[in-house]
Formats: sequence, C-alpha cells, structure tokens
Amino acid sequence: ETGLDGWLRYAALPDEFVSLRPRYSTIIPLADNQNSPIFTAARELQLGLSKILGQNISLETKLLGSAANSSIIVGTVKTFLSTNQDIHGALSLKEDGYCLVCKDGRAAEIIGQNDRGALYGAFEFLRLLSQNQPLPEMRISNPSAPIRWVNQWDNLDGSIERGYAGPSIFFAGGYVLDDLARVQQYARLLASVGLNGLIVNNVNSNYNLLNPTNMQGLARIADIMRPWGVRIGISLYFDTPKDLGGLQTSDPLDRDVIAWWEGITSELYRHVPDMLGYLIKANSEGQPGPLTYGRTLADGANLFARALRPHGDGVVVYRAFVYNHHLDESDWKNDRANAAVEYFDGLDTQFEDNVIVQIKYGPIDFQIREPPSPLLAHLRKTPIILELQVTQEYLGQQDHVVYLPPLWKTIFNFDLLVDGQQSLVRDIVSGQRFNWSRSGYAAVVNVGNDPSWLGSHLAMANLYAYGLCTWDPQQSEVDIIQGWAQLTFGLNKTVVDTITNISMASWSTYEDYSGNLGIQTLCDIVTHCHYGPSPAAQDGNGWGQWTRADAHSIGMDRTTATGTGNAGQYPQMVADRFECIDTTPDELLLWFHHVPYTHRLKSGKTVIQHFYDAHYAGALVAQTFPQQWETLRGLIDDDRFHHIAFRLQYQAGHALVWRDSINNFYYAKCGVKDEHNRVGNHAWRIEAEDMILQGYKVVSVTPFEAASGGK
Ligand code: BDP
Repeated sequence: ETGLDGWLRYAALPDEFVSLRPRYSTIIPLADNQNSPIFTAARELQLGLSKILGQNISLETKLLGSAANSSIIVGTVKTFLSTNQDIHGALSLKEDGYCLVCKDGRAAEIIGQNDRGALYGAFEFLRLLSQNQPLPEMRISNPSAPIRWVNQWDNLDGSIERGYAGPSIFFAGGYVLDDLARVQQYARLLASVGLNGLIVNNVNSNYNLLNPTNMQGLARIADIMRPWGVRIGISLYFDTPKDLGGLQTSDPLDRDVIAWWEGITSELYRHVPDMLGYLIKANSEGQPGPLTYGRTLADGANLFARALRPHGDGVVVYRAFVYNHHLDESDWKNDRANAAVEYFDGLDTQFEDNVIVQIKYGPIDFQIREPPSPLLAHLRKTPIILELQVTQEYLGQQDHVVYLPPLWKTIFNFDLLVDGQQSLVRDIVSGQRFNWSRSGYAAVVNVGNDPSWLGSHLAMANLYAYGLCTWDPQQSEVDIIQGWAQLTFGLNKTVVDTITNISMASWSTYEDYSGNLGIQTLCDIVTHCHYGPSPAAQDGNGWGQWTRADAHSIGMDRTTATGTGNAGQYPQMVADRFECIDTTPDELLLWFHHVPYTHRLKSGKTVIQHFYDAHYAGALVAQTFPQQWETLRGLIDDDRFHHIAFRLQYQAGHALVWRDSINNFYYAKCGVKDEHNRVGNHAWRIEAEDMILQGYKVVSVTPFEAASGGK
C-alpha cells in the first residue's frame, strides 16, 4: 500500500459483517449537473459500497415515482423538496450541514443543506460502514464554522516552503502543472473531512502567479476541485503592480494601483468565478506591504477588499503575522509576541466587511507550546481565521510522530474571558462569541507528491483530525485517532490500540525532549531549518524567538510589572493569571517569567531538574515507539509497516540526540548537577568516537552540545 488513498481505502469488511448489512438497489443523485458535488457523492457511494460491501449498485439519475425502499437518495434540501421527498429535520441545517436518515437500516437518504453538505453526508455514511458502525435512523450534523480551509505553501518552481513530502502537486517550473490528477485526489481527501477551501500557493507569493498562463492554470485547478466542493483562493504578492504591472508604485491608495488590482481581479474571476478571495502576507519577514508606502494595514487590506466586492462573496484574508524580524535583543522590553496586537491595535473598525484577519494559534510561531494569541481577544467587529499547522515545521517535520489535536485543544478550549465573560477560543473562532457570519479555521498542510502525501503515513492522522476538529472542535481526540486508525489500517483492535497509544503519547513526548515549560521548541532557527536541537540559537537572533538564558536564570519576562508587557495584552482576568508566577501554569512558566534554574515548580521540582527529567522521560518513551510498532508486524501490510517502523526507529535515535544536546547545553550553562547523575552519561548511545571507523576521523564539533562528547 502506498498511502495514496489515505483514510479513504474502503477496505472490504469481513464477510461476517457484510452479511449483516442491507443490499442496496440503486443510488439516486438529485442533481441536474454532473459537476455538482451531489454527483460526486453518488459516485463515491458507488465506489465505497462496491469496495466495502462488494455490492455493485447502479446510479439512477431520475427519481421515478417514489424511490424503492432499498435505494440511497442523495441531494440537497432544495432538490429533495422539488421532488416531493420528505426532508425530515433538514430545514434546521446550517451551511454545509447534512441530515442522514437510514430507514430500517435498509434505505438511506442523505440531505445536504447545500451540495457540499450532501457530499459530506455521503462520506459520513461510508465512514460508518467502513468502521462497521450502526447507521443512524436520523443524524443531523452541522459544522462549527463556515470557513474550513487549508493553505499550501507551494512555490511556482514546484518547491514547497516547509513541505516535507516532495515537490508540489500544483506547480513546477514556474507554471501550474498539466497533470492535476493528484490535485483531484487531494480534493477528495479534503472533502471527506468537511474541508471546503484551499489557498493554492505560498504566502510568500510570486507575481508570476498572475500571468495569463497561470491564470488559465488556476482555472484548471478550480475546475478539478469544484466537484468536491473545494473552492480555491490565492496568496498575493503585494508589489505585483510594480513588478508585474510595470507601475511606479504599489501604494494601496494610488489610483493606478487600485485600478490595476480591479482589473486583475476581474480577470481572475473570469477564470475562477467562485474564487474564495485573497490571502495576504505583507510587511512580514521581508515582504512588502502597505507600511512600505506609509499606509496602514487596513489601507492594504481594504484595497483588495474593494477590488473583490463586485465579484460575489470573495474575502481578503489578511494575516496577522506581521512583525519585525530584526528585533534588538538588547532591549529587555522588546518582544515579538507583542507584535500582532501592537500592529492591529485600533484597526478593528477600520476594515471593510469582507476582510478577515488570519491569526496563528500562538503569539510567536507554531511552537510546541504557546498560549493563544492575545489578538484573538482584541477583534470584535473584524472576524478571524485561526491558523494551525498540519505540516510539522517545528515539530519534527514528519520524522517524529506528533499527533496534534491534544495541542490544538489547549487553544480551542482556552477561555480568554473577554469582558469577564466566558470566551472560549473555539467559540470566538466559530463566530458565536462576537456574532460573525464568516470565520473559521485554516491549516498550513503542505502535502507533496510523495504517495504518502505528508512523507509519513502516521502524520496523515493530523490532516484527518484537522478536518474533524474544524467540524466539531469538541470531538474527543482519542475518538478521532481511533477512527482514523480503523479507516487507514483496518479494524484489528491491536492495530487501533497501538496507533492510539503512540499517537496520544506523542505530543507530550516531543515536548519533553524538545522544549519544556513554555521555552519553545529549541530547534535550529538560525539556519531556518527549524529541525534538530540547537539551544544556543535561541538567543542572539533578530527573529525574537528568545529564551534569555544565562548562567543563573532563564525565560522571557513577559509581565507588565517588570517585563515586556505581553501578559497585559490579554483580557484582565487572564492577564492577572499570567502576570503572577504562582498562577501561571508550569507548562507556560518560562513563556511568561524569567526565573532562576533553581526555581521550584508547582510539581516540587526545580526548573533545571524538570528539564533533565523531562528529556530523559521523553527520550525513554520514544524508545518504546518502535517496540510498540513491532507488535503490528503481519497485522498490517508490509509496505506501510516498514515505512513507519523506519521512521519510529529514527525518531528513537533522534530523541537521544535531543535529550543529550539540551541537557548538556543547560548543564554547561548553569552548572547545576542532575540529581540522578545521568547528564553526561549518554545512556543508550553509541559514541562514534569509541568505534573503530574506516574512512572517518574524529573531530570536535561546534556547537559542542551537538555531539554527546563534543566529538
Ligand atoms: C514561519 C515559517 C516561514 C513562513 C512564515 C509564515 O518558518 O517559512 O513563511 O512562518 O507563516 O513559521 O509566513
């Protein structure tokens, strides 16, 4: 198995289960257009039923009289009503929702609020069959939020920024690919978990995206994804009027610039009539933007918002990821975590009503542990998109297994207590807290053309889970991984339990050996690879990802009393909690406070002993992953068994590298001994310099902690 079908393998159910299922006679799509997701739903049902139950069922495109009592009818509320079918409770559906009715377990009706909803209902029906679950007499299901998108950071040359699974499935050599077969398969995966939008290109965009050939290419991408209910949008490069249009400026208030964007936007809509809109990264990490021309961020966003206005429901998604990446560390008050609120302060009422602000979940950048971005509590009028990452940029880049929903839940379930009232992040994002009609989620996914999509089969659980979490952020993360494991590897209990155990342990394990107590992922940020351990790189850089570690103490003082004031950006009750060491949870202690290494945590351990212990504990758990996996030999296909075994073995080794690197570094820095005398002993490690090696020589390594004995 290559992994190409992801969780949509539709493995045949064992005979004893098949015999208990009804025989369906026909599948009837109530749609007048072959490109409609309703038709896609019907064809998918046909495929799924033939593979799961071995039933070859015909499609009837016309409903003749009343349908046979063993048929599956799929349509929308509208098409059900127009053919005089009962719509049960479907009138109460929200956008994209569906109602699934399985009569006496024999016939089924799948009624979408719209055609996407019909497709989502069909996928749910197939999911239940694949998992051998009972079919519901009636189930109404609605998504938590209307925006459930993915972002791809694909470049026109075919590379993918922070992609770990081969080149792009969208672009190569400057243009949209001719063969978009993988794009269609991707749309299928996205639709199957309720995802309805995709931004196709990197936020660090390129003006050549808008040349005539690529516009036609974008039309082809949109055409291929449309039957799956996935609409596309694009990331824009702010200086395109200058660099592609030949104008003197890209000033957002300049008449010619405004007219230029209006023209391009009209042209784009001619190619992609249902385009979602634009994603804008501006004045961030070297990108030009409105500030370059002395204008406000709102001026920049509104330029695009007005250009989109005449073309339907297009939106500008303006990223809040605006900060100075040449930050001066010598100023104790400087703090990148403050940037989003500082830059967006006062703009809430300044945006056009088709502007949405996209905010990364934490104030810095997809770290292993962050509090929610304080900006989530500042925008009342302007709706938001919460930005997550499925691609594991700072989290082991798919070479380490890190199942992400437990991390996401710390954000979704966080109560920001805006105005002293309950304000869970998930309720802000859904639009419920501030009465927004268009808000939701985006995740940077970065699939590539490797058949496994993400470079690792286990990592696909995160894409699946992302879809399910955007549909219902309260769904249990254990249920999600179990369901995914069943669909991806079969119903064997040992298989499902083992994958669940490894996955559920994985996030805390990675946190244990990478960066503890809110110190961030201590990976290499200087060479920008964001991969293995590099604790020394955390300070002395302009990127503002600092630990402020010295010989005695560590952590960012983000209090208002003595630090950067970041704690004070949160609503009062949350600010008070983070301002004070006693009420800051241990896991965020070093995010908000600068303390001696000997400071005692609520757990009773000192900070430095916690570091040592956590690194040993995490590395130890990582050693168990390959052993646990070994029990699945023969229970799943060999291809995927070996692929994953290899990665888990690698992770177990790399966890030791992490453990020793971080522990050596901090021991050298503070000189406080490990109570258990392990640091420096490098248990379970084979030292290269102790081996007899041919063709190698022993050298000293810089930084010293990168090799266990400095060699
Ligand atoms: C950082 C990535 C960088 C992205 C940037 C962004 O390292 O490659 O361009 O975020 O989100 O995490 O714009």
